[in-house]
Amino acid sequence: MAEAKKRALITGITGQDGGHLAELLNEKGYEIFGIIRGQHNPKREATESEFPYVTLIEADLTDASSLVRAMQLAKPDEVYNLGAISHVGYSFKDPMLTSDVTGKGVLNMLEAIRLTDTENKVRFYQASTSEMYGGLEYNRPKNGYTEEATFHPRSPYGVAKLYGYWITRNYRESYNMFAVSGILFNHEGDRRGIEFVTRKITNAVARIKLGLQDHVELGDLWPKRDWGYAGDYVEGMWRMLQQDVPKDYVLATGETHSIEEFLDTAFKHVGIDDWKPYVKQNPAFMRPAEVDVLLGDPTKAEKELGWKRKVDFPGLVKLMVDHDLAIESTKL
Ligand code: G4F
Repeated sequence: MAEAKKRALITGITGQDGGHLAELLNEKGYEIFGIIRGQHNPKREATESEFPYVTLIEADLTDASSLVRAMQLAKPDEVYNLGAISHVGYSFKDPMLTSDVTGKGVLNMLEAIRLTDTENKVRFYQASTSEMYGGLEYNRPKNGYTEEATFHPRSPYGVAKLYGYWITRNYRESYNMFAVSGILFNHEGDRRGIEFVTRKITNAVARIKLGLQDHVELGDLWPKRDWGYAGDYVEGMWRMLQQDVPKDYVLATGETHSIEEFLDTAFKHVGIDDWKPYVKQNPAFMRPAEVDVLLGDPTKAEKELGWKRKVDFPGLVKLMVDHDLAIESTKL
């Protein structure tokens, strides 16, 4: 008799990582369920047409009873909690909602699993983040943040994610659940939302090159990020849930670059050597507290999971600019 397909439930199916993960799990032969929120979710149609193999279930991370229902319908072997208010800048404007969704939503999902999974078999992945470290000089290890580094979140988003990290760890320690955190550094790509700085830049570079726009307005340009490709990172998430022992892992490239370097690489890729005439600074895009420098040390994931990022920084920028050139050139 053929082995039953593994079943996965993904929250945040309409987001960047949800899309990459659905593709990966589909290739691996999983039966996939995705949680979608709201009566008229504007992303539903696009999600249904791009991922016809995903069964969508209406539920909300702020509503624990809806998550119990989702667990009963999906009967998953693995749950990937990728859903969140994920924009750091926005979290300052709506800190309560961020705390409810990004923080307490994790507890709601864990409780839904605990209440329905009577055999304690379900494996849970929590999308934790490098934003929990805060990037300040005093707690920044020279070779990058490891799983043991000190946390110092700098936004309502970072604080909510830290709660998610600790409650996941607490459920692992209290109930012996297979519940782990991937502490992921920034990961980008062609599915990235335009509200994040990398995609905002690559989209603007494409439009400037094609004569559709004459400048882009940005906030601070000096912060540094450890930027990888999202497609590489979902492979790491999956590997974390295939281990014998549940542990937390950092996924990162081990390199850090400023926004200025990102601008330089992106503009040069379309043949513009000096980006400065095309960039204006606008305080509206600056944050009340900034995360200065993020650099991750992925040694543990490389050794124990056999994971390593494939796409490097220039490769990532090129991939994103080329994708935006292809889309924007259809608007000429
Ligand atoms: O692209 P960002 O908005 O990403 P940020 O804040 O680093 O957060 C991302 O990575 C985290 C992992 O470290 C995730 F947890 C989180 O969900 C998200 O995916 O901003 C990057 C940097 C910041 O320093 C920001 O202040 O770019 C700076 N920036 C400058 N101008 C801007 C802009 N950011 C945005 N979004 N828009 C600007 O115009």
